[in-house]
Amino acid sequence: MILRTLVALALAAFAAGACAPANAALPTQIGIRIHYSHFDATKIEVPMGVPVTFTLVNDDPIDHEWLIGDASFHNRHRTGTEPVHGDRPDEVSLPPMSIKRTTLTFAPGTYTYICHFPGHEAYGMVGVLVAKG
Ligand SMILES: [Cu+2]
Repeated sequence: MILRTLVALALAAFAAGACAPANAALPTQIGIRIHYSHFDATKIEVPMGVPVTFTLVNDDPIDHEWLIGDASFHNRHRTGTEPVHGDRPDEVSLPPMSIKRTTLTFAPGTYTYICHFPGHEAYGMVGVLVAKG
């Protein structure tokens, strides 16, 4: 009886695997380290439609932020006046020497993540994320 249950479970697992989406190989845990005002990962591919958790590590002795979105999102933040973010998963403030985690689920497309502190984007605090199906 136990053996039969195990066989049934194994078959069910096999069937689930066979139906796995094509993007299953892409990571859902991403680490990004900030050092000397640069992101150590500037090109990331993640699966669309599933939660992706980012661990953001600010190794610098100054504040940074990690804001991810499309062009209009960034245009808004470039001219924005919000000094601190924190209650939205796509807007993360990173005090000096801090670690924060955030989880987002993406529609297919290309997004950029940028630190919008004055001068930081121009200095190179920009990365690109592609969510693929
Ligand atoms: Cu910055």
